[in-house]
Amino acid sequence: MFDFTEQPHRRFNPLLDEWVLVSPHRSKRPWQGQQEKPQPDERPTYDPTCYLCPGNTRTSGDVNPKYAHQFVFDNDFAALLPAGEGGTYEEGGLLRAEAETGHCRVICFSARHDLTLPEMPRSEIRRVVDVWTDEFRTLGADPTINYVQIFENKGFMMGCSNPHPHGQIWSERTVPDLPARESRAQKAYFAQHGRTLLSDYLAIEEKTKTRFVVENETWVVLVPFWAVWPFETLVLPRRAVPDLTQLTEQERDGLADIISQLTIKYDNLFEISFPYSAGFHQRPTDGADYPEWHLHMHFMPPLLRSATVKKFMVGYELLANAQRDITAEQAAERLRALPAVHYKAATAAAK
Ligand code: H2U
Ligand code: ZN
Repeated sequence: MFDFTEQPHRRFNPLLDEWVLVSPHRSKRPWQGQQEKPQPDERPTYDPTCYLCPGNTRTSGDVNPKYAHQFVFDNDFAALLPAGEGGTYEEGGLLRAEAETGHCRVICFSARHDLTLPEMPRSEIRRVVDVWTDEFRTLGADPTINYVQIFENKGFMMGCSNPHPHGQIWSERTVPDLPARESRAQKAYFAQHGRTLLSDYLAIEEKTKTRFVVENETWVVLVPFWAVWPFETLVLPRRAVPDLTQLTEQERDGLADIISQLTIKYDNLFEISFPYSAGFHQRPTDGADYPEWHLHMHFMPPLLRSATVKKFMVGYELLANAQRDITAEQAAERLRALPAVHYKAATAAAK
């Protein structure tokens, strides 16, 4: 067996049927780039110019209700539209297009302009879990909707346009590429083994826990063996369920708790509001049974070595294969070692 910590190697991602190149020897190379911390983000609890704050008017002219907890609305600049003629286009077998329909919704996580998930009380995150679940149920029940994608882009680095804590929910007629690939892989695995791919994966990880970050009674967060982004994580329920509506009350509480634990660690890594893209992968909503589907969340943060230095997916990554330097085990170890209390709360307590 080769040494994971020294030798360049490839790791296989069984969910997406693809590889990542790992170059652990490179994390030892000297770094002379920038190291500075950005300005601390001081945000008011309410911003009269924010499109998402309670009682404010959005660009569409619609007025937000004076909501006290969460608020969901149809995106005023939706990428998908519900109505449409339908139809397909084909030319020479090589040019193909088809009409796509769906809905784009925006979910404000909190009435407070200044509170991101790691700063919110667990009871409020639990309410967000309930809203996600209700949205999945309602949107998925629409016969024209076959897939619901719940996600969050956090931070300006991820292209997020507004600091008010919010996520998005896109639902559509087609199952998009990445969940479709995960669906195929999980189906093939289940047909062969009679257990979900991610249950068996979790059982392997549980033997050593070297890639575990945090865990509770119902959920585990780990840096997947095949992680691409430096501090990428996978959030897994211990019990295999295909979607959020199948979670018990205890598992919903567990999800809120594990999201809180993980995002606090993330903020503590560089003592900033940590940017990422995150979201759920769940079964398609075409009405078929999906016993092979194991609901999970991916967190994909871009930062590499400081609050300002991000991992670029460029040259080799764009043309050949995903690549990383720091190993999944090293990333997990760093995240595990971070305090469980948010750095802002710790600073406030110390004063
Ligand atoms: P992001 O910043 O994560 O892209 O999400 C903000 C979304 O909110 C964005 O998709 C929508 C934008 O279209 N939005 C509205 O629907 N109405 C507004 O008045 C402002 C922003
Ligand atoms: Zn706001």
